[in-house]
Amino acid sequence: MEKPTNRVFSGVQPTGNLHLGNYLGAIRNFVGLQDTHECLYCVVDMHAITVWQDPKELTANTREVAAAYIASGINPETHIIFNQSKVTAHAELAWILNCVARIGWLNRMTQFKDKAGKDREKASVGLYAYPVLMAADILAYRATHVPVGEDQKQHLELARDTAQKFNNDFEAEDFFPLPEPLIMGAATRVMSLRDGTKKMSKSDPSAYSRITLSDNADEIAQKIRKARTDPEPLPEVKDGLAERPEAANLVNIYAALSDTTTEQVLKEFGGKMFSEFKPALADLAVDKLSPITGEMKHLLADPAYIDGELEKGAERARAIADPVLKRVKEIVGFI
Ligand code: AQP
Repeated sequence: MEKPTNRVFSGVQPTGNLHLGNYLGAIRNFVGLQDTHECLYCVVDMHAITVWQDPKELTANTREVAAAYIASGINPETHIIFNQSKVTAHAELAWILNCVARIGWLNRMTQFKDKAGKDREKASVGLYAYPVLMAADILAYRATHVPVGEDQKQHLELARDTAQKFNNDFEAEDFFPLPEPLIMGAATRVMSLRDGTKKMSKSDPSAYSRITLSDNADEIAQKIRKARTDPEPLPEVKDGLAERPEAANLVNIYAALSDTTTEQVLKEFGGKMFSEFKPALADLAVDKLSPITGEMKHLLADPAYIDGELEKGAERARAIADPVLKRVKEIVGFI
């Protein structure tokens, strides 16, 4: 069986409010990998339903993520874009891997603790088992590299442990490659605009905490204007950002959007007040995001086109995942 050496898999959940963190921490990096890797980018709708999703909104949000992929520059002809629920290998492999991964491993997952909150007994079983489904997503394609934001690093380690334990338990040598995380760029962890110690997230109740890919130019500028900061001017060097999470976040966003470094941004803006820095950041954000949000709107006006691309992508994804699953079943002893 063919053994890929440069296959990328990653995904984004269609849970609405797609934001700048998802773009800078994930989608933008997906685009860059197309030149050097064989890429599969998934809209992970099965992950989304681990917390309640209104069915109509789930459909709309699935199209929104697919539109964001295409509008950002992922080519659905040369690479694969699809939604997870269309490829049954993910669910089937996840069950087998549920029997390989250990409860102790899942108990250590910090994202479950954060998302389940105090009332853990009422969280869905799916939310708890989510990292195993994520392992199946990656391993069904024997993917070698996984571009993610920093928050997903722990889940990826679990995927590696699960692959290793499968290979050992079934004496399958290196059947599953151990997938490498690719954590790239100046904004691997974009923080909330309201609280620089919390990550920017889709589920934050405050719309002012995030810039979304459906915000227009005025909304982007207004959110940056209202972003929480401190009264000090920007420092000249990076160390000066250490105790200033909100300032550090805005500088990192500027660096990521302008493809430069934090040091470079501080060279330009060190000593300047936020009253000068924020308008520059707003202009940059509008400049970089408008072409994408405009193209997303255009694509979303034609849902049949998006659905067609997802279906074609799913067919190509199945052609890779089904033989892997068949081999896994043989290895396990299913007849
Ligand atoms: N704030 C962030 N900074 C950098 N990268 C981020 N990612 C998410 N938030 C940030 C990266 O985006 C990819 C897709 O994420 P996801 O939608 O699958 O799940 P998530 O990490 O749970 O996203 P959210 O937005 O934070 O949603 P909620 O509010 O539901 O928890 C991943 O690669 C992720 O690292």
